[in-house]
Amino acid sequence: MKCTVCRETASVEIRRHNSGFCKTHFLEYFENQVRKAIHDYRMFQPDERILVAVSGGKDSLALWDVLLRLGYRADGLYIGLGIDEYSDSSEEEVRRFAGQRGAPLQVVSIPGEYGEGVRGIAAKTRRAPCSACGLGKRYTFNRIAAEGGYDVICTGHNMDDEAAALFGNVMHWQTDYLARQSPLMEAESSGLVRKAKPLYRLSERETAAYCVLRGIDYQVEECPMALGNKTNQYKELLNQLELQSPGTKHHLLFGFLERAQPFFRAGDPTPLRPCERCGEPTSGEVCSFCRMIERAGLAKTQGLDIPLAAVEADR
Ligand code: Q46
Ligand code: ZN
Ligand code: ZN
Repeated sequence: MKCTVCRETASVEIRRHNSGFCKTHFLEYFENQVRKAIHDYRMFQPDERILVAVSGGKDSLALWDVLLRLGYRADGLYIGLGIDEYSDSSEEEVRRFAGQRGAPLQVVSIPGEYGEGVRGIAAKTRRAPCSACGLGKRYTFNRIAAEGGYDVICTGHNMDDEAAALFGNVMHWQTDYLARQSPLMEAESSGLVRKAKPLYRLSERETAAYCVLRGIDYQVEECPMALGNKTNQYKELLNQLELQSPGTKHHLLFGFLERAQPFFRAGDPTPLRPCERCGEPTSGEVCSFCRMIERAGLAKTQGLDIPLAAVEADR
């Protein structure tokens, strides 16, 4: 196949757009898709401070790389989840990437802060590992971004992630999730920091190709706890459909965002207030993260003291 722009041999074929690109024009295409995402959703301005949530995988490192190349003030945040060797090697990739570019990186360790990794917390609270992990990550992203005075948190969610999440939300008619599913979530005065997904126009295959063509080393192994999780099952189903009809994922996601999402937006969201334990925004008295940590019989090893009486009462 020839490059759609210059007619040289194409390195990457993009079937849903019926096009292909050589290295130079693929990188240009990738940057343009990110620029368009930022522009269309007014995700952030050039002078704003961005905190990029980096896991060491292809998506988040591609995102951090492209934001730096586009000239944004983007710092990294790596959250150590304490998932055996997977976490160790992921952290290494992130540190190497940041070191090579001289980009500021913050590292927060869940086992370091709470004395237990997400696997242990999940077991102690009888939650699915990805649910405990997801809650821990969302909580930590917001806390670190708010403490550091960042304007926006960026995550590496790509089109495949968003289409699979949408598929799952529709399968179970999770209307509250559908109301919030968007490449941009605005900040709230209660302390919720704005969140953006600048890669939502690009597929997983394209972020991998970007890393290969840019010479970015990334964690190739998947998290050992991802095996058999629902999102991966939905991704497989959508991949089968995509193979037969290129563009399926694109149509599903963009059709929803452009034509259906506004119907799910409810009235005013539940008002948030500071958590009595940690001060992070919550709809109840104590936020779900503090409740999970308390249920696990743990406490933050630095900073705020969590009264043990409350731990007992909440069980
Ligand atoms: S890191 Fe955490 Fe993922 Fe591993 S435990 Fe699940 S949510 S799969 S993106
Ligand atoms: Zn070309
Ligand atoms: Zn809390």
